[in-house]
Amino acid sequence: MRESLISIIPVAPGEILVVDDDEAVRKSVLRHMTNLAMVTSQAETGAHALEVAAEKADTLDCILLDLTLADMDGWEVLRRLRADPEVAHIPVMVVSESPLSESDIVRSIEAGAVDHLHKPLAGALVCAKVRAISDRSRNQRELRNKLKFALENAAHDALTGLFNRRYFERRLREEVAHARRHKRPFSLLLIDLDHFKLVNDTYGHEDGDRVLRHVAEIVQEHLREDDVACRYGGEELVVLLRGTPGPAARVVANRLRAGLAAKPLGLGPRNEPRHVTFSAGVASADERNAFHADDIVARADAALYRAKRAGRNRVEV
Ligand code: GH3
Ligand code: MG
Ligand code: MG
Ligand code: MG
Repeated sequence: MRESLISIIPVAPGEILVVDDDEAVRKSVLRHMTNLAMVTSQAETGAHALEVAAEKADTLDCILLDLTLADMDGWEVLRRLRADPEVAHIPVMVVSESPLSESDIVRSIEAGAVDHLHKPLAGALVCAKVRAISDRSRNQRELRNKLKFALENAAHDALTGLFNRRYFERRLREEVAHARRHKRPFSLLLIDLDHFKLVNDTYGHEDGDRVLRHVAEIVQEHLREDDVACRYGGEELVVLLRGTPGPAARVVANRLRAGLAAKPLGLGPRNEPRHVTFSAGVASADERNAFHADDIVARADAALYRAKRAGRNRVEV
């Protein structure tokens, strides 16, 4: 599913920017690019080139940069492009009036140009170079898009491996809609570790993280496949229980609590076995209660607060 979603992310067609103060040169490049089916933008000055590059940073595959411009040295334009993180990834090919000397080629490489051409421009050479550069650039653009997509759609919490808060928010709305449509009950457990600050203060943050992973594992062990466990915040977890009314959800929560009580975790330099406990609030959507996502979370939160007030290590509905 995810794979196919990635493959349909559209990648814009190739686009280049030709920067030259000579209109005839811009026009001839434009003609060549039409043959390559590439979109071409034009700029006559260095200042305009920098503007277009910034505006089209996500779509440009190559910039053809004349080294002799009216307002600004082409080298200066190149320097500014490379220095701006927003546009530094766009490949630049420098174009000189005559063949570059060896030292100027070195200079262009060191300045970050990917290639060079000289006038008069030979059509076949321009096309071959632009195509090679653009293909590479397009691959990188695809990778960047995939990475962005993957990050935006990440559903898991890195520390515990449980689902993350974003996934929970989405899933909660789906579950509420499902429960309403099928007139099926549905419950939510909000779990908060007891005196967790003390664990961090006594054993350090790393052991605190180990406790979080330990609790997450035990919660997973005791749930059914249909249930969805998420890390809601720092030391708070939330569990979605499909098809489960309030009383049964309370039983589940107490089963998790007993599971945790049965497995102390060795902490500190001497691996002292320590019992970790949590408090939990249960809220349900059923005939008696509204099927509304925010309302259910608020009710679970209120029940959790009562569990803390009543002395912790307990479940309240
Ligand atoms: P209470 O029983 O009232 O819930 O007390 P508590 O100490 O658990 O509650 P409090 O909200 O005061 O403290 C929560 C602590 O959880 C504070 C914070 O340092 C810790 N914490 C939050 N996220 C993480 C994490 O990712 N790793 C670790 N090690 N600690 C975390
Ligand atoms: Mg010129
Ligand atoms: Mg808390
Ligand atoms: Mg806590």
